[in-house]
Amino acid sequence: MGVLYPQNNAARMTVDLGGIWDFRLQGDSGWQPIAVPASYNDQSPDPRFRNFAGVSEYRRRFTIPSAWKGLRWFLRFDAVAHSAVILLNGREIAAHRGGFLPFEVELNGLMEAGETAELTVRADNRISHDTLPIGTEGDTAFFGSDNPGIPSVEAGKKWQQERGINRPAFDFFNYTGIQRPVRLAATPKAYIRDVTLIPSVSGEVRYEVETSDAEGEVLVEALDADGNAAARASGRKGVLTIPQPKLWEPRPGTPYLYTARISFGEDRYEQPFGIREVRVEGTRFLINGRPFRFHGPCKHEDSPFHGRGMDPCLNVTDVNLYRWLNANCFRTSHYPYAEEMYQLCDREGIVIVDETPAVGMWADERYGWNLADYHGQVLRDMIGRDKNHPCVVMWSLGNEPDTEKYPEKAYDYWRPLYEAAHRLDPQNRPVTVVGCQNRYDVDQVIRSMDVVLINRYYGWYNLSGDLEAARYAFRMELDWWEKQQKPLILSEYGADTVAGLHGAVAEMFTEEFQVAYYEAMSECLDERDFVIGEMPWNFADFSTCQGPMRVGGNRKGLFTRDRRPKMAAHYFRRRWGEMEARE
Ligand code: GCB
Repeated sequence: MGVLYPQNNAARMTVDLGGIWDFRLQGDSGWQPIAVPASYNDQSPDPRFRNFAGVSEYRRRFTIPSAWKGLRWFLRFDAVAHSAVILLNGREIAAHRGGFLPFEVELNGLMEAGETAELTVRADNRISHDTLPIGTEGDTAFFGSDNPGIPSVEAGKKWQQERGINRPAFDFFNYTGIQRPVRLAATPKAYIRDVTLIPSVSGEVRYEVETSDAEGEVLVEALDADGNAAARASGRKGVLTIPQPKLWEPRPGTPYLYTARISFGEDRYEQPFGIREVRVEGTRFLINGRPFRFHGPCKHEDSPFHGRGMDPCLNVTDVNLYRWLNANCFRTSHYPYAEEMYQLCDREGIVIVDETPAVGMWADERYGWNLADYHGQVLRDMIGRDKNHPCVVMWSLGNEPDTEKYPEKAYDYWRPLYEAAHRLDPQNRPVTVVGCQNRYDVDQVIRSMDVVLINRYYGWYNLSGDLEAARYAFRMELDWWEKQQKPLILSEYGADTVAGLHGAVAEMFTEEFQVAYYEAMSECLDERDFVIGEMPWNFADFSTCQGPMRVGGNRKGLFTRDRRPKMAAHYFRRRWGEMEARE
């Protein structure tokens, strides 16, 4: 079951609770102002805001409008990282685990129309072997600078552990708090709970509507982009037949969107959808029957001040920069993004590989075996939320798990998730999990996916700086993959680059090296027909935890963190422009 995106229409209303809330870190007595939605971490020079591990408290008052008498009211949290407890007038009314997907809290029975109440949100940012993403609970730093066996270093690590240091097993800053919108919303008492649309290029759109009550008629109307009725049907389950359908194509100017307008009693819901089909055939990835080649950098939700906070201006800017780059896709590395970004990509024709927050599952042998149920639940919720977006063309079960140490055990972990994704997705999109640079000849998981996605750092973390050797080694690996007869995407590859650092000789960290590195990798990719995509790491520089390998964050961006292009951005703009001109 999905959690429908809140809407304002003739039947539904929302009140945005964004703005300045009261905030405190647990243990503090005084309250201070904090902006919502946004990560709290960069909103104060107090070092604890960056380093705090534990529960933080947000507080504000809100009123149910008197005019909402007789309606159903609820709070809708788009995401609170990494888990949340919700209190109304000091009394706990709900709890939610996981920081990247929405949840709702019903208020009827707890408040009256016209009543004002105090809302408290307790957000817990601690990460561990029981959370997604994973924290290492102090035993390994992300880029291990802790030499094992040295007594004083071991003692230092124990000292940290005892103090509950939050150590991510992933390479992005552990931004947290109320990072996406919070809304008060109202629907009629009998309401539309969920909508599922399964379009086909013939124009037949199968649909299913879930309602709160078994009684009452459901009407569905498909509207074209001008708002004219293109098809009608009735019943909770049925087919809309759209004559001469216009397809959603992943190209600028052509991502045609229809809207399914659903009526049930007093309630209305308008669900945008695109008519497109996705299929893997041999070593090709087909969108509407035509081979699609993925080219676009992976992203993060990351920017100055906001951290991982939802920022519509940033989203529009980023999508326009994707257009400028002649890019046609991104992967939501390494967690599901804010829904507004998918809406934008539906509209702009940018393709998304949608990823769960299962990242860091390489930390040690304890990794994730006990997480399977929760991981399955997150996968179900992500698919439930994103199933209708035409821009989503593939599911990623996670990023860079260790699949080589215990290859059979890893297969037994990932196989049921792979099958669940196929079962849960009404559109049955291809499924993958992103592979780490590892013993690809030993791993059993990556090769078993519909599309092989591999992250490779030949010439950077491996064979550092030697692009001749990098080419040689990468070609050897590609020879191996060619025999697997699956479509392959290079889903990460990159070089840290300090914007403005130049060298007549292209050495690591210079802008010249970043370009030379990408040229070398492009050369290898262009030789292979089974390679159906390239996703450089990363679109923009981004914040990470501190470490000896990170100078003010990860610098592998094609753009700086404030979105200024490095030379490599110009390189890809040319390369992908030529590629698109050929298609
Ligand atoms: C990876 C990870 C990504 C890192 C990147 C890097 O393999 O998937 O999260 O940021 O490498 O730059 O090290």
